Order: sequence, then C-alpha cells, then structure tokens
Amino acid sequence: MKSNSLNVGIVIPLYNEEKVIEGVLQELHQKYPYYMLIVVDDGSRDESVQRACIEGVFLLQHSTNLGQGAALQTGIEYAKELGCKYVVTFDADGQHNPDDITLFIRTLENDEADIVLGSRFLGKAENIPFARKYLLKVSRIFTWFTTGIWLTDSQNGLRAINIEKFPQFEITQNRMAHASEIISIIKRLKMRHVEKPCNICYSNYSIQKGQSMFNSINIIMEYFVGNMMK
Ligand SMILES: Nc1nc2c(ncn2[C@@H]2O[C@H](COP(=O)(O)OP(=O)(O)O)[C@@H](O)[C@H]2O)c(=O)[nH]1
Ligand SMILES: [Mg+2]
Repeated sequence: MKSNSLNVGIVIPLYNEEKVIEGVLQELHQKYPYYMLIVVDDGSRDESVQRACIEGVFLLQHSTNLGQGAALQTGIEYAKELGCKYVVTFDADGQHNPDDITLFIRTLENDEADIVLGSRFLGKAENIPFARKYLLKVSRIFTWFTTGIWLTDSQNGLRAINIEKFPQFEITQNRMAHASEIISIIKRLKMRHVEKPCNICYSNYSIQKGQSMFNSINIIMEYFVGNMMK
C-alpha cells in the first residue's frame, strides 16, 4: 500500500533556528502537504517558536533545553500517538534537502528495509569542511568498533524508520550521542537497515551553528558514560 497520506510523520528537532526554520517548514509543507510535520522545540531562547507556528505544523515544546536526542524521542512518541506508520527525522537548520525524503519513504514502502539512513558520502558531498570530513571518518570507525555495523555516514540526521513495525524504538541518549545510540538500537532490535544518498547543504550559517571538533569528543564520552549507566 502506498503512503500518499497521513501515515508519515516528519520529526524536526528545533533549537535556536529563528533565521531558517520558517523556510524549512514551508518547503516541507509545500512538498509533502499530507505528511505530519512534528516540530519539537527544545527550549529555544530566540524566536524559533514564533517562526515555527505555521499552518500544518504540530508544535511541541520542551520547557528547557534537553538536547537533540530528547527532542527526537518526544517527536517519535507523538508520531506514534498520531498513528504514523513511518517517521522521518529531519534537521531544522536547513542542511537537509526535502527531496531526499521521497526515496527514503519509497524504500520503506517497498519493504527493502526497516530503517533508512542518510549518507552524505553516497550523495553529493560538496563543500564538506575538511575537519568535519575527517571527524565523520573517525566516527564511522567508532560506530563499527562499538556495534559491528559499517556505515559510510554514521552521524546523519536524515533517517526514515518503520515505527509501526518497531514501536519499541526508543532513544535514551538526550544529547548528540543519540546518533551512535540509534545504530546500537538497529543492532539490538535486528532492524534491516540501508543507507541512501542524501545531500547536505553546508552554508556559513549551518557550519557556524553545527557541532565543533571539541564537542565531538564530548559526544563520544557521553555515549560511553550513557552506556555504562544502563
Ligand atoms: N546543537 C543542538 N541542536 C539541537 C538541540 N536540540 C535540538 N537541536 C536541533 O538538532 C538539529 C541538528 O543540530 P546541529 O547542531 O546542526 O548538528 P549537526 O548538523 O550534526 O552539526 C538542528 O535541527 C537543531 O535545531 C540541542 O540541544 N543542541
Ligand atoms: Mg546541522
């Protein structure tokens, strides 16, 4: 059965993106008028919430900043409550291309996988900052080392999940270590995964706002500490 209607939820974690969020949501709404746009504001301290209040958007709010992982989990839970069969995770900072979603959903509909992971290295990997490129190489070795799963891009925010089949899919790492945690979940739940190309736009805005080299070391620490506490 083709999902041309309300069974797809696009979960968009939002934190201090007042400059770009309106444009991102308008484009998504225009391209996918029948998909649910679920925005989770993560305690933004700018005008993001006001900018995200547009037609066709479900807006949820964390009263304080909990982190991207927590925002995604809140959105996934809500998508389940709305009865979504598939959940797409999509960044709010304008780095992702809405056009990529079509192939991701088609892959789930054709039952080629239970989760589709975006890879910027299979797509047009233009203008990736030098340090970011090497950092991503290190993180795929790290992911392989901790999970045994080899990916070309283990830290990509664009994904599509068959949540109807895997309602137990749950992110517990509140902050950025959730990306590595998702790969562990794939392994634990024995989900069939596939990587598909996606284009990441590196604008000056997104590079400045994105994760720094220093923060990436924190993310690895967070992942290990989070696992030890379980
Ligand atoms: N940095 C950060 N982003 C968050 C947070 N909560 C939600 N987000 C959203 O998560 C997405 C990805 O964040 P970003 O810093 O660009 O990560 P990167 O693209 O991996 O460098 C954006 O849509 C943010 O608005 C948070 O606590 N910190
Ligand atoms: Mg970003």
